[in-house]
Amino acid sequence: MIRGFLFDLDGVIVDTAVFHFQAWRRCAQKLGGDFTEAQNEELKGVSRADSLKKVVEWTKASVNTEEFEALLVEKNEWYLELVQEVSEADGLPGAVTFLEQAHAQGIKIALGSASKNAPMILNKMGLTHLFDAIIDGNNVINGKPHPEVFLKGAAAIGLDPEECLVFEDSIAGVQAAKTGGMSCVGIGTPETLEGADLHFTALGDTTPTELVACFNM
Ligand code: B16
Ligand code: MG
Repeated sequence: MIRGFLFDLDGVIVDTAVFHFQAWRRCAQKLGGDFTEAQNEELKGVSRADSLKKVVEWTKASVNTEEFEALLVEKNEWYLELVQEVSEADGLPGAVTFLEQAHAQGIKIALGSASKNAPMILNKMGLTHLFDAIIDGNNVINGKPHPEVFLKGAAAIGLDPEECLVFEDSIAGVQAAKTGGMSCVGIGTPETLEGADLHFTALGDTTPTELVACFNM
């Protein structure tokens, strides 16, 4: 019985995934390399430090601990510059309406984002009041694909994992949801999000009522 929704942020509610991509590319170029949009799929949902490890590996640069820490700070500064103007208008198609409908129907709602910037982005979008709990990169030790962020999200809204439906746009996040024992809707294609129970291009392509009926059949 689904009674709660656990939302990823970047790429599900708001299109900040594109800003992470731009900031990571700038980082790769600083290291004398670059990476493709296909490789970027591997960075989605992955923590800042784990993402940088991959970027360093792809560019084959040699980076000491001090430089690694400085790059983490710099990447975040570039990202913050890019998201400065984010507002409700940057919600992905149908996302804000979907959240409002779920909230109005009494479905428990938690955020399960890898991003340490998630609370700030939700504030900028004026959506914080729709969430019963917010679990983000500041509250977890293990990043996705580890299920910690979603297990903590479920616990924070007082539900068991099997009572929760996760919404994810990253393969790491889909794996986290399934490992955690939750149902999962992939926001993307079945090719990139293998393992999700259902796929939609955006939240606007379905409704909370339709999904609850579908999973509680
Ligand atoms: P930050 P999500 C994730 O957010 C992003 O998809 C990923 O690209 C980013 O590296 C990660 O957050 C950490 O973000 O640097 O802001 O802490 O998709 O889990 O909402
Ligand atoms: Mg995401």
